[in-house]
Amino acid sequence: MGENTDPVLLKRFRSGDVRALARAISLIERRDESVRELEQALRPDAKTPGVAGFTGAPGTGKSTLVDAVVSLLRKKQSSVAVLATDPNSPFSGGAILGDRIRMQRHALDPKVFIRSMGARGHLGGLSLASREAIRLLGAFGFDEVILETVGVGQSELEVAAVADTTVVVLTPNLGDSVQMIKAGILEIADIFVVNKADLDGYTRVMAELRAMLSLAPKAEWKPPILATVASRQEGVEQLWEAVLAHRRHLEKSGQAQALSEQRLRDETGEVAAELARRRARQALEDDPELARRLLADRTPYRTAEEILDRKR
Ligand SMILES: Nc1nc2c(ncn2[C@@H]2O[C@H](COP(=O)(O)OP(=O)(O)O)[C@@H](O)[C@H]2O)c(=O)[nH]1
Ligand SMILES: [Mg+2]
Repeated sequence: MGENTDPVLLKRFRSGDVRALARAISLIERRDESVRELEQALRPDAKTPGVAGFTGAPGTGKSTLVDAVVSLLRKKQSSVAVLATDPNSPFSGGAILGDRIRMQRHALDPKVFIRSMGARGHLGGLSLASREAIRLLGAFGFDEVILETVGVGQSELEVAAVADTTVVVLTPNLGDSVQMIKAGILEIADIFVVNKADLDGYTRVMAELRAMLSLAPKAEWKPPILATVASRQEGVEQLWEAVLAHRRHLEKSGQAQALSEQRLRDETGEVAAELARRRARQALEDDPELARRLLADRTPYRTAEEILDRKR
């Protein structure tokens, strides 16, 4: 293990110590080199959890909805990990306060793991970090992983790049639908949820969505539009049924396999880029002559090749 790694981390991880899991995820957030060893040690027997991502504007009720889904999954005896991801925040090292309070009733349940994750300034960003985390969660034994975006901006796309099924959460509040088009969310949604269906106007939002989807090009999977009242746990079973239906669709159509292969390829490319970047930085630091030549000749391309060609 790398110098920052607790030498017994792997052992504790394997024995099911949840603190070891939390520590391992912190290492991922920091992109610590020791993650590689952890990954190699875990891979052979690691299972793949189902991954559902929840995205939507702040305040639409994602955390409340995720909390209700967690309760449902626990009734079904599934273990579940929730990763709240915020691409704009630095390392977070724990659940975000509000979400921790909201999901408190699961706090003592060992089959529920709730954790937030940031990855500001990291190459590959949050998608890379959360994929690695999902592998660890699978190896730890979790059946389901739920991603919730906390940030705004790129976070929707980050979630879609990682989740098997992307759930876009809207509310009857004015403005949601406009924002949705702007963010290009139509393309990434596998399921639409109009939450807060106890408020006026939800039928209008659903009709708007339906109209919009009817203009979309024909696809094998037609995203369903569901209504929920997350605060009263209404519509949550139907929502989870839709997630499972989408999962079956991915399996049957062969997309699940194709997607997982493509993502591993992409991920490898991203990790390779990061490792190469580190090597280049280190080489220029360690080799003043190389750095001098680079500055004199102004040949970053050739210098990079030279560095990568070097024996290590
Ligand atoms: N009226 C109503 N309020 C809800 C519903 N679901 C969540 N809320 C409230 O909406 C607010 C934001 O919820 P939260 O889950 O934190 O949203 P997030 O920012 O998307 O995670 C909270 O005050 C919730 O209690 C719902 O179905 N109906
Ligand atoms: Mg939230």
